[in-house]
Amino acid sequence: MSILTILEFPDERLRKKATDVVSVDEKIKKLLEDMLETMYESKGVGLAATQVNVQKRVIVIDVSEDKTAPMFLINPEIIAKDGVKESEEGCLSVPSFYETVKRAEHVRVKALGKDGKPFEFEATELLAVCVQHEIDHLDGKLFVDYLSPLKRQRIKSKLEKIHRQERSNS
Ligand code: GNR
Ligand code: NI
Repeated sequence: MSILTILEFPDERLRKKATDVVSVDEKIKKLLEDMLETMYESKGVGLAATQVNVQKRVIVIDVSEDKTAPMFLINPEIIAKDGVKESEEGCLSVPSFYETVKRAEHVRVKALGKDGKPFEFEATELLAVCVQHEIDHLDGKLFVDYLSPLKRQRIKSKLEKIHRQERSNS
């Protein structure tokens, strides 16, 4: 297994749209394992392939307390949603910023599992937020896109400054 590098806002590669996985082969399984290891190491509850510079529709999620319930979603789709709920979101690609975002409260999701077989599930609470946040990544969208242009610009400037400092330190 390997730890992958997570792209950070405003990296333009986070804006690329991921394409459907055509066959769930060994390469995709290795990607899923590496993404899971990267997500656990970064203390995240979800990770989309876009964040590690792979433009494939692949997501890993684990919202369990003890980090023993990984979910592998390939070609995920929201097939039903209802309600609206605000919650505080963060993102491994927008480190150290947390803002309130409005999303569907309940979603029904269809995806392929690690075995390549289709399955469906209902999500509420953090899992519902996380699935919507990760599918957004696959479409090149970030939670900062839901904020006001002013808030988004402030976050962009602060992260650009941090990235400049990191480059000059290395
Ligand atoms: O670790 C994460 N926590 C989180 C908290 C609230 C809403 C969404 C998330 S997802 C985030 C990991 C991440 O950036 N996934 O893309
Ligand atoms: Ni994210």
